[in-house]
Amino acid sequence: MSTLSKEVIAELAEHLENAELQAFDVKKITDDYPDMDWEDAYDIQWEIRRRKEERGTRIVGLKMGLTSYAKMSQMGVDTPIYAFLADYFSVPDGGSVKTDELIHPKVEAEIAVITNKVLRGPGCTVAHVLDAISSVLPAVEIIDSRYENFRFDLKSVVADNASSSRFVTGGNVKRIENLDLKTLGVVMEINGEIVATGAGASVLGHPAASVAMLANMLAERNEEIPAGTFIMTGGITAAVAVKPGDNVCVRYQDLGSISMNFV
Ligand code: OOG
Ligand code: MG
Repeated sequence: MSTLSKEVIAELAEHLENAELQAFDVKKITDDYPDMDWEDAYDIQWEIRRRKEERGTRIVGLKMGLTSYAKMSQMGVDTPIYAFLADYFSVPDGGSVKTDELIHPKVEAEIAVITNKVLRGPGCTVAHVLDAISSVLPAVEIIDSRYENFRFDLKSVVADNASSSRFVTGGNVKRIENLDLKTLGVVMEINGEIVATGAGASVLGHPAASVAMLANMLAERNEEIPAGTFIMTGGITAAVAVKPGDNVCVRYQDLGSISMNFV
């Protein structure tokens, strides 16, 4: 059940999208709309998606967020959320991320997958997901909450497209049957110094569980994960703040490495 009118949903979507596109921070929206519910929050996110698509932006993937205990405890929240990835979020491996387009970026190491079958909930399980993953690839997400000091509650962050901002993928694409996603290790380095380490099991016990949860959450809106979808399963470690001049390199067991410069 939504509590906000269509007009207010459209207004909040425009407000948050402007903050994203013009890189300024705003108060969390639940300060003014304390009674908004989950459906309102996702309605705002879907309205931002619609606005972008209307202008010709392509949606190139989906992501789960807050799927690891490291992330949940870092942000003080307790439920995973989903969001979309737009074409201009993508930065090539080894490329530059322009910090003047962002507010207060942080980096997260993630495991991404590409599906080759439709996944539809309710009742989507890890078994269905494992059967539908064609390839696995490393991804680094650059998140950039539009909220002041990265402080938010779950509904505010859902509306803000789960802080999505940029992502880098590359490394070595592998077939799922050649990998153990649970024990797959990652090492994140900034300027050559190790800042975080982790393994795939941090993500809901197994990154495939994150994809199953995504299918089941989408089903609540009568949506599915189409075949051929690129999905980032969520940060393995806590997110680390970056500044201009930083070089980030994430090394993945079996999947190679990804790097980028913040300029
Ligand atoms: C929300 C987005 C979280 C992840 O991978 O956990 C996320 C945030 O922490 O700002 O993308
Ligand atoms: Mg993420």
